[in-house]
Amino acid sequence: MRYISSGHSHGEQITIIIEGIPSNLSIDIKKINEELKKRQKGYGRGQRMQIEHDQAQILSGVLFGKTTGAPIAVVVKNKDYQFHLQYMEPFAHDLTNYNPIKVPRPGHADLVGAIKYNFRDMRLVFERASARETVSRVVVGAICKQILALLNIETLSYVKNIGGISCKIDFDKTYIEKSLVSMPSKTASEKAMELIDETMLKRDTLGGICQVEVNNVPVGLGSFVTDETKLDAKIASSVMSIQSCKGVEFGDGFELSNYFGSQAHDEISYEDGFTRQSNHYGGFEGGMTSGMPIILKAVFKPIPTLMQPLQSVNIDTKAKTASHIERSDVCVLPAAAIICEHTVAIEITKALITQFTSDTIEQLIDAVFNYQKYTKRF
Ligand code: EPS
Repeated sequence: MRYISSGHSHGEQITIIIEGIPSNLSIDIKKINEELKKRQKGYGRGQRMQIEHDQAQILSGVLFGKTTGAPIAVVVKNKDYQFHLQYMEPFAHDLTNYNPIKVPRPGHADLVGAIKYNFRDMRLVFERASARETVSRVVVGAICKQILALLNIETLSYVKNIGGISCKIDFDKTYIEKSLVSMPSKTASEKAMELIDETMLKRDTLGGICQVEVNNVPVGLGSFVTDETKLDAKIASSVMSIQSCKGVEFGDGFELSNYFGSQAHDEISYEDGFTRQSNHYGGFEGGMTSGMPIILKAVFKPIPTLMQPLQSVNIDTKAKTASHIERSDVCVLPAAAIICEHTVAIEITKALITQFTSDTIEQLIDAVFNYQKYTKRF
């Protein structure tokens, strides 16, 4: 299974083509749109999210509500396009009022992208480097989640930390949906929103950490040698490719460096199949799923578009100058959590489809359930 997306941040639409989804899967378009809506929510997003109301439109690969096994084409229109038509239309020629962007933002793909592709306007980089692309990850992930649900595999995501504020007290997963910052703690949510307000006044931005959990994953997805077969490596690579992500860890991750071996490893026991007495490894042993919940954390840097510009250099005059100011989000962590969850769902689905017979959804379900019976008997 693979997908490709095309589209500019302020262009007409994001186009996605997904190949390799089994046939006969009933697609619930409402659920895809609910996930897209979750990606847009969150205290700390900028004005752009009040313009965009993302809706997926499936053009092909689905007939009578079910996948045919052929590539699925999906589009999500950018409502903001109407305000950028003059220069975002592919053959725009009336550029009288258009100002090319000459000053790169520190921390953004702007400068390196312009050097690499020989652009004299940073827009040619950021129109594609923009996190608008993550719409495609959520559309594909939302279809994958519909496959995972049929296999009783559940995914969950939340925000663990915003600008150093973490969920230390009143931890309650039922609060995630209520929290405007998707945190499982009322106290932390309120503090984080205060910090977002203060940060907005300072014209600055905030980063943080989000967590993804996946329950009821079969034992032995992936394999144990290379980057192409180890599933934890593939998930880490995919999550790292999300815009602004600067690090990924599984289970206790970097904390493991502080443990003795006797504290780090998850002891094995047997009750209706093999299990572990703890989950320091976050659901992976040797690159394969252990059958314990997958626990992944990802850290996101404060986004580089600041309303208070940092020092930069004009690429034409080479003069020292303040960086380009764009409309900006203060904090994208609630969106990042949803994007991470969908990215993980995509990688797990890819692993399942690769490992089991999957021309049809019925075959995949049978194969996975039979394999799970085998792993319990082992
Ligand atoms: C983004 C900057 C902002 C975000 C955008 C990603 O857009 P703009 O510069 O147009 O205000 O709102 O995110 C989305 C459009 C989205 O759908 O998530 C960036 O620089 O990456």
